[in-house]
Amino acid sequence: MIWAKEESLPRAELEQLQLARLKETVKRVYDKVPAYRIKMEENGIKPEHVQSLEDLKNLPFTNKKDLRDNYPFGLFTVPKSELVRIHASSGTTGKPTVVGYTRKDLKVWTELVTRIAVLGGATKEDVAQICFGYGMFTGALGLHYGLENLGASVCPTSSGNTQKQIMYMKDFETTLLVATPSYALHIAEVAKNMGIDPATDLKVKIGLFGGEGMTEPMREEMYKLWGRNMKVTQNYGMSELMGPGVSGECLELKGMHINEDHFIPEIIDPATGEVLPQGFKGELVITCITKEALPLIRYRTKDITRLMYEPCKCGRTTVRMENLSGRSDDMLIIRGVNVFPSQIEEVLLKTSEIGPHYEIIVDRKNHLDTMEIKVELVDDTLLESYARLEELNKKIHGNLKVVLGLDANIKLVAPRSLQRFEGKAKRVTDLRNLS
Ligand code: DLL
Repeated sequence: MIWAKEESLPRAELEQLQLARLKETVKRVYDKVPAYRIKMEENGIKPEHVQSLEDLKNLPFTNKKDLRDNYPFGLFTVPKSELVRIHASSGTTGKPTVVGYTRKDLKVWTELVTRIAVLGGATKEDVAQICFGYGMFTGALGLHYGLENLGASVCPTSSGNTQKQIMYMKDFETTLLVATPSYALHIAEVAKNMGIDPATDLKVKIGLFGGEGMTEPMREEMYKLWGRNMKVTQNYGMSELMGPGVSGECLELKGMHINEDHFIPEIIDPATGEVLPQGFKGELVITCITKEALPLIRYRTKDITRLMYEPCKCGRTTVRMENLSGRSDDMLIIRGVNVFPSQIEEVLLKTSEIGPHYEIIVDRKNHLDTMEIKVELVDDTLLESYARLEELNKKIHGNLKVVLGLDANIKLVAPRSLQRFEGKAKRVTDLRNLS
């Protein structure tokens, strides 16, 4: 099923719609937000200069700093009295970025999340358990409203209290799980410890995962834990843009369909800001073309991906974004080599003797960058054989060297000894800037 006809418009028709909405949005921010007007004037741009989608590239970028500089409501195009919801993304440093929604924005958000749920195989028959933390994070309420709109029975269990989550899952016969991939792994592990096999003793058949990346080996791990016939998809979004609802995978699992009638994507070279030709990998930049309260123009997401315009077998015509390689600000530079944590995860998870939990610790010793990777064994028995541990250590070291071109110090640790996460995982600690 395709939820909205806009998901399968012929491209010419879609682009016509995008252009009309883009023009309206640019005029709106120019007229209503001094910070936008000043930036556009500095670049010699007026709303009437936007006459085609090609002209988008002449508009100035917006980035997180603009939101912070105008904290909390300075980039909003409506008075506070028009807002019906406020969320914030909690950055680790500095002020959070604040986002707001008018009543119309909430309606659109709900519809777009319903599209994402349908992409992942959800129907009104589902009992959906939302295991994202409720609060200022957009994930929980976003999925909540979208799934309710579809007609599913939504259980707002939030994150944490994992044993109780599993009790509800069993008693309510939950069929659909919303969580970060890390938390979904943790839930399955706790269930096993309770003597419940998620694949056979629970009824969860759909996993709508998001809020952080899920590599292909991690998806494979989900099938192993939750059962081969689980529909495992991921979806992408960002508070500043709306929250979840920007894009999601269909069951073909060939990238995430962007809701292009509401968001125009571009891929740029993060270093120069140049728009890259179709098919190139770079930083995703998104322009919101239907938001009322906070329509961001050319927002630099820092997320690294590629856009795929080839038709998808599912029948939707919207462009797909490849599963993210990571964020440009997550990229580690180790002895001059660019390393994304997702590359490390891909290698680790292909090794059957170790589980999906790992920690990367980067440091500098004697002016040289070092990288230690702690990985958990799946099975205690290996701990009894020094020779087998050595052999495994060498294997992982060698595989990482092939992919990264770097020597990493591998530390094999006992099963269940690394930290678990109920929301987004934090797997990298970079100690270099602390000393
Ligand atoms: O994570 C919105 C969301 C919630 C999307 C739930 C999907 C499901 P923020 O907290 O603002 O918003 O974090 C946004 O999370 O820039 C990405 O770096 C990362 N991210 C979100 N979804 C994915 C994904 C929500 N599927 C930041 N794959 C984004 C990889 C993701 N990274």
